[in-house]
Amino acid sequence: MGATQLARPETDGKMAQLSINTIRTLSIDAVQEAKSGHPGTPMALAPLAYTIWNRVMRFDPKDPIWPNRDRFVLSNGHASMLLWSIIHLTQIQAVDAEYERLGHPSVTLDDIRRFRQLDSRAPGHPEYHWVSGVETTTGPLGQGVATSVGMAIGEKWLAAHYNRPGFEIFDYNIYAICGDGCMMEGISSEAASLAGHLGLDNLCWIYDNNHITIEGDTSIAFTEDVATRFLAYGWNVLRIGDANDIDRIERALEIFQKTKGRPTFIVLDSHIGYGSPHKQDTPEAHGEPLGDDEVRLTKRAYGWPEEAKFLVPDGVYEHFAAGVGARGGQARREWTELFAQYRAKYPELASEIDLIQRRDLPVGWDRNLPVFPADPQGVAGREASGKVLNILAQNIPWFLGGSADLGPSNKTTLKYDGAGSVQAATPGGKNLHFGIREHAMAAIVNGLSLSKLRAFGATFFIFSDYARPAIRLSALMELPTIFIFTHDAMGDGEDGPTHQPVEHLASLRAIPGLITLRPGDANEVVEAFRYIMQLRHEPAVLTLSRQPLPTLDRTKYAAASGLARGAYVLADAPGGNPEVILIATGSEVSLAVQAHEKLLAAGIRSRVVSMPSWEIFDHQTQEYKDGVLPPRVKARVAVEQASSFGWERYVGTAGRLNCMKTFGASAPLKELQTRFGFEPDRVAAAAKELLGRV
Ligand SMILES: Cc1ncc(C[n+]2csc(CCOP(=O)(O)OP(=O)(O)O)c2C)c(N)n1
Ligand SMILES: [Mg+2]
Repeated sequence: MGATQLARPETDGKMAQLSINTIRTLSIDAVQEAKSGHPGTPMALAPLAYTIWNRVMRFDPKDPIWPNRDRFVLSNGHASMLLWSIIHLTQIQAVDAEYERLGHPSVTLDDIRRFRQLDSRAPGHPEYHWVSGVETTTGPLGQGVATSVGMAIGEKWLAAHYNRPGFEIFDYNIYAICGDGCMMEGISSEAASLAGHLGLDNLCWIYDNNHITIEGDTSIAFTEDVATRFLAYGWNVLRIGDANDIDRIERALEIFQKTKGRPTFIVLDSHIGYGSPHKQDTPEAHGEPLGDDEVRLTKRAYGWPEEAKFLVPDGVYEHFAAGVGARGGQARREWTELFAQYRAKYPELASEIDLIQRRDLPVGWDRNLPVFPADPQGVAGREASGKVLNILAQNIPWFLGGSADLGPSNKTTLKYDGAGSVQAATPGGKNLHFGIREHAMAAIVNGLSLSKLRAFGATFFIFSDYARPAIRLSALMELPTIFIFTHDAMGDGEDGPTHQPVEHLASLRAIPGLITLRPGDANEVVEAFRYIMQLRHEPAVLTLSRQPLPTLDRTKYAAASGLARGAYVLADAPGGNPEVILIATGSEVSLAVQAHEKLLAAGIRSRVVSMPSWEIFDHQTQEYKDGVLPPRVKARVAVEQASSFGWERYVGTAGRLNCMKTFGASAPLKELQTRFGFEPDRVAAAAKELLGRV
């Protein structure tokens, strides 16, 4: 028995049981009221959630953004009532997107009564951007646990950088609960493998081994030995045979805290729908309300007043206040004192921590960014990006990232002296090696963003598909995660259509809130980073060319700083007043410029609009937009080596789409450009056709 338990008064056990049954019955009632939701897992895991929160976690409900708080991740997000009950019963306070405390509870009993209803702070699944106390959005199974690995890497990184002898400024732990679904999803294997490799001993996953998923018993599809799998990953594996045994749960968590050098995986045998006479251990308990009669029988089994609804018995709030409230409050006060001394001794480090917490950038963060001279041979987008990354990473101490084994190709490796690698023995490095694990990489980078670090993940653009679910979550969570995707079109010619993205831009542009950027030359790459780094609540996808792109002569053409408006007039007819507009992105910008010169030579008043980002352009004023794309000019050609899908919105029904309508092919780039129509003459011809001047 742990020291904490010995010190506990006898009444504690009674109050613990009462609190656990409060979580259970709130969950049951909320699902019943909503006529939808997942009661069974909160009923089974209430003792686990209770123990983690009220006996173990250092979390101050009064300050849910205290930097050194322990993190709790509900990866089986369908069990959201577990979290809403906890957030409510511990009275976690609300905080807004600007990190201001709002002075009222995050989730009220009314929110719980309105579980899953519009505007309730108790939605169907945990949503980070919406409810304080939620550390990450979950629901797509596996995302939560994978993100928790990023949080654990983040904590180790912060500790390595900012702790000093006698000043353990960062020493928090990450607890993640997951179910069979999370264990079946590939992303959890990717993430667990990396967590084992990195020896993340600040990370504890608790696996709800209930043998039930939606279709029935897991024996129909999932018979592997999960515990042995985690042993093979290098985790410490523990087992608790009874999910109601809170003392054993507490002991297992103490073992986790004492285990050094590897993460901990706890297999918890539980009964879904625990206490329900007819639904326990059935898949029906997973995702259906119990029904009025069964609710009554279940409450009877708990010794609960059968007719009471949304009941929080006397003493329960106080019990949580005396547990997590007191422990978390004291930990935070001690930390605040420690941090004041730290600030006196290490003012610069302390102010960095302040900046990190507010997602601000240090003074001089963009100093020494390169300016690329005009050069017809030019520079590859990925090369320019590599140069910029190496400067930014030195200017911004907490900017880090890596690739899914494509660093040398993505040019994302940070090569300056002392950059270092994130490894178990060197958790403070700046280069992350994700291995060939794109999906986990994206979730892990989200986890780093949730730790308030500025972080990027990289791979070939084609493999963004492997990361897409986590990219989507970065947008939903409003996190400034950075995704760097090189080989963004047919530039890797000979690799063929398996490696040539076509529909990827269109599909990412369809994600609300995600900013995509496809810069047209090296100086636009610089400006793209300048824009991205200042984002605080939006993720960005930067797509970059493999092959060199001419560096445009900015004395002849407009400045690359126009990128900050999403689209800008790069080249124009003398005196303006164009009759045709060529709109291009990325590698097709210089192509459009060549076509433009041909059109001018033929006496045609053409304009080139470089449009690196639809999303940024869409946010400009109507006046600006009309200035760039005057409504009266109907003759427009979009030029982009990607699916034409969506370009109609800028070229209109009368416009031409010089884009991709099929997959690419395996051949040298030059031949592909000819085959698929990405040549100056073809673009110029399209413009002439539109004007009837063939
Ligand atoms: C990626 C993903 N696929 C499918 C679903 C739909 N889904 C939600 S819960 C669930 C079953 C989960 O089973 P388990 O994790 O064992 O949860 P339990 O019922 O035991 O709580 C499924 C398939 C989902 N949320 N995410
Ligand atoms: Mg299950």
